This record gives sequence, structure tokens and C-alpha cells, in this order.
Amino acid sequence: MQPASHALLVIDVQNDFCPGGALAVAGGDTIVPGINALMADYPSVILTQDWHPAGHSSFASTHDAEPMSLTHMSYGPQVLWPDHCIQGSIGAQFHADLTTDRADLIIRKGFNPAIDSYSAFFENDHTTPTGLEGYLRTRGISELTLVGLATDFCVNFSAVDAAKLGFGVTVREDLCRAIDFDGSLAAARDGMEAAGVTLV
Ligand code: VGL
Ligand code: ZN
Repeated sequence: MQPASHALLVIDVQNDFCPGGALAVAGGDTIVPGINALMADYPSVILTQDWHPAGHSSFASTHDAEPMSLTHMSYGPQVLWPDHCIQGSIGAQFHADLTTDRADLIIRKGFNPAIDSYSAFFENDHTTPTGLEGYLRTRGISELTLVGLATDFCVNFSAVDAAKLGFGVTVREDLCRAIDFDGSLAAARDGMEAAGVTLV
């Protein structure tokens, strides 16, 4: 068992990121048994849930644009995604086999209609906090292990933000799967390593 200062952060293991979902990540469902097993080693388990209102600004349909095209928001470049993880939808639910009972906290993100939120810590403006940092610090948690979907977007942004905030961060790549769009996985791995994230 890991010490009380160490938490497992499970990123966005939701139906829409699994095969058959709106933004399916290849093999996204295959990591579920391993994540469930890993929970036994951690005193604290935290889940994140991508949670967008219909008509969210990160959806291509909102802009009459092609899914996976790039646009510019006030906070910088933004990939326009297929509609996904709409609040209350089946697609937004956790994968049915994911053990959710162990979660101390479920943090939802991406609910602000005007700003996407890949990271569990900050919205994509890199300024608006989700509250997770305060939650972890007030509980004395300083070390994080990240698993989930997708390696190159929400896992990556969460891991880099956590490292910048001073948490010790390990990403279990075997328990993550990537969208790998336009070189995004290689760029994400470089960025995580540069930020001091341990990839295993
Ligand atoms: C994610 C794209 C859009 C993710 C969420 O969980 O990696 N990617 N929303
Ligand atoms: Zn999203």
C-alpha cells in the first residue's frame, strides 16, 4: 500500500472515450481491469469526469466546423472535437466496469461553456482552477499516479499542471491510451518529461 501522501488520479475513463463512444480512443476499455486492480494499492482514489454542456465551445458542431479541426480561442489554439461527454448522457458515464466505489472524490471539468478543460487542475485558459489542488493539499497529498484517457490530452495536461504545482507525478503509460492525433502523443511525452513527470 502506498503512503497516505499518495493518491491515484484516474482520468476520464468514460464511455465516450471507449470503443463505440463519440470520441473513442483505441483500446480505451482495455485499461479498466488494470486500473481497478491498481486502486488496491492507493489509500486515496480520485476520478475525473469530462462533463460538457450541450453546445460546448470545444465541439465542432457548435462552430459548424469539421471535427478534429483547429480553431483559436481567446486562451489559445483549441482542437474542435465531436460532441462528447454531454452532462447526463450515457457517453459521459464512467465505463460500466470501472470501480467507482473507491473514489473519495469525483471531479468534473469542462462544464464552463466557453472554456475547455483538459487538465484536472486548470481550465484551458491555464488560470481558472478546478479546486483539485486545494483538495489535495488540504488532505496532505503530495504524490500522484495518473492513469486513464487520453494520454496525449487530459492525462498530459493534468500531469504537467500537477508537476508545475509541485506534486510528484508518475504516469503509468501502460494504463493510459492515446488519441495520437497529428503527432500529439510524441509531443505530450516530450512535454511531460520536460515538466519532470515520471513516465513508466
Ligand atoms: C479529452 C478531448 C476532449 C480527454 C477530453 O479526456 O483526453 N480529450 N475532451
Ligand atoms: Zn472534452
